[in-house]
Amino acid sequence: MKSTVKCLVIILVSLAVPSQARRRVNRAFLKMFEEEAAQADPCHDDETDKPRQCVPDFVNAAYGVPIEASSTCGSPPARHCYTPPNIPFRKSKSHDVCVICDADKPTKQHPPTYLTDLNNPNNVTCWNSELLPLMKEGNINLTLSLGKKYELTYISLQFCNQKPHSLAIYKSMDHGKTWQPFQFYSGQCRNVWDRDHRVAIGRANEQEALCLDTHLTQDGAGSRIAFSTLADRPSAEDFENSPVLQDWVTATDIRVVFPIKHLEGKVESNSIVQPSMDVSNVTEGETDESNTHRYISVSDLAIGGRCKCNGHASKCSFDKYGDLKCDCQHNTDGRECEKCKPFHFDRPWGRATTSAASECVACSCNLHARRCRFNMELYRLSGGISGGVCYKCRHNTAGRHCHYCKEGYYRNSNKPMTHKKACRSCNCHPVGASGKICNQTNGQCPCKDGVTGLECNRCAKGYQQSGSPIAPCIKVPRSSGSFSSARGRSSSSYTPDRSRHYSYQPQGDGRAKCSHCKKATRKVNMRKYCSQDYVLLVNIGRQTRSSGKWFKFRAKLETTFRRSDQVRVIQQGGPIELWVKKEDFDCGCPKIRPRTSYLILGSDSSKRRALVVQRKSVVLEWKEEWRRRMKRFQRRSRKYCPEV
Ligand SMILES: [Ca+2]
Repeated sequence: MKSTVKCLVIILVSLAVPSQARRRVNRAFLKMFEEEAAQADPCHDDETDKPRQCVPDFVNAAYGVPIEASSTCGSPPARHCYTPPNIPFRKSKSHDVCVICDADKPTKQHPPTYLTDLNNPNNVTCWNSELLPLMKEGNINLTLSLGKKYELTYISLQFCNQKPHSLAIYKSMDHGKTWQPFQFYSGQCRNVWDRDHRVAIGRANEQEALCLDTHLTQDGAGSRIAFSTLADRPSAEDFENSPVLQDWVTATDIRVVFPIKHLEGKVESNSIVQPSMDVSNVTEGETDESNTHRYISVSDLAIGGRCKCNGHASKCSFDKYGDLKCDCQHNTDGRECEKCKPFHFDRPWGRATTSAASECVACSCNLHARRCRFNMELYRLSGGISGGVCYKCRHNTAGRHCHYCKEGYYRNSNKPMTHKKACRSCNCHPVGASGKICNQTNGQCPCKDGVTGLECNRCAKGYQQSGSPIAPCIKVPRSSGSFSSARGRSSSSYTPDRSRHYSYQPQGDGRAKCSHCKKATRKVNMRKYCSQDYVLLVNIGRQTRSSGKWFKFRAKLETTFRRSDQVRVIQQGGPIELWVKKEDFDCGCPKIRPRTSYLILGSDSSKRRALVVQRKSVVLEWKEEWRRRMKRFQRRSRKYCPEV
């Protein structure tokens, strides 16, 4: 309330200063504010580096706002008389001042804009209603829309002639859809408004409108009626913690109602309102001299308050649609910062107080979700710390905070949880694994008996491939002199016929043994093309037999791009084989699958009928769209790398 008083003082002081000087003062004043704004954000405490409560400036929210008046004089022109204010009670008409109200003449009109223009005491401008016949029923209304919710401290009306005997102030919180009483004035509350005079306001009825007669009894108030929204309401002292009063002072629209029948009157009796003529005989546009005083005239309607932002904004401004809106801070959103902005639902929205800013907090979703919601139960369980639940976790994550990998994926220990590749696919072998879901932490797939490897893609030590999809690895018979167990190898790969997904991945202890593998070449260029003895397209058939250090596959020459001596021998006919060193095959360098065609860039070996894959050989699974490029290489090779 202290700030209200200060603001009123500022308004009064500014009114007393001539306009030229006032503009100077205003500029200096604004500059001061600008500097202050540049220094500190009112919504943030730089010392503690924490958000803090902030509110927009206290203003006259009615200033310059258009008002709708249900009655305005001047059409047709009429003579209006009033008693100058230094004579408190009208005694003789000889002292009266009379003017003509004419809506068509700018110097003689009294439009509703005069209610909210600059209230300059040296140039008072008044809105006047039409002259009101004595017996006329109904009300004169003044309606003003603030455009958004404000929290109001006072509403004041400055009259140019006598104050009316009765009036009411209503407010709307929904832009004029519904109205509720804010304050009544009358010398006869019961007769006029059907309300008790000066009801006691307790904590149980703090939103009840009062009916007062102070405007008639208090001479000191002059020609002004001022309604203080919080006066006589017990929770006003603790306004910050009183949602009831916060609601009570909130309004989007204000309406002032003057009942024509009760324009005049005395506290004790109604005697002043005595019909002195037969109103029915007065024709339209014609007024009797005794009626020239019967009109309402107001020079200023002021509404003191702040743009309502619930403590989360220090100013309001117009948005791109031309609507007034709070400039919300503290991760809040809405015209009144009445909600948390999207993705900031980790704790419930709250109005900021002097002790707590109640800022909205972003949900913690490890960068895997764009949306979240608030869950009160989880919030309570966390002890009032976190209640956000992430929606639609991406990148194969799951959980309230997208903090673990979803089924079928496991945690990639090389990447932080916030990384897009934090979760890897289990990739469980369709034959070797008994399910698709691996251990979410270490990625171990559930392997069938005798199968090993993270993805269950190898036979365990002492087991060999069976060819059966049900039991892909079976115990090696003791009598068998099989290559794997006999030579003490830890495992052998299997390539079940049914599986088209088979791909060998070195696992566990295999990784160290595969350090010799170079990164697989994916591109073939002219230099590589020339550097090898032959370039062939070879179709691989079934695995024949394995002996010593070799894996052997049947092979068929499909296309010869670059011919070598050995290739010339091969082309003379007869079956050929492709040989891959076991240690390379085990490591997947190269990956070889039966019934697949490969582009092989290699060098001649001493074996006549076998293409031997060496470490520097290039083996690429064939793609038909490469054929044109290979033909081009073949043409150019005659110039760049003559055949050997
Ligand atoms: Ca005025």
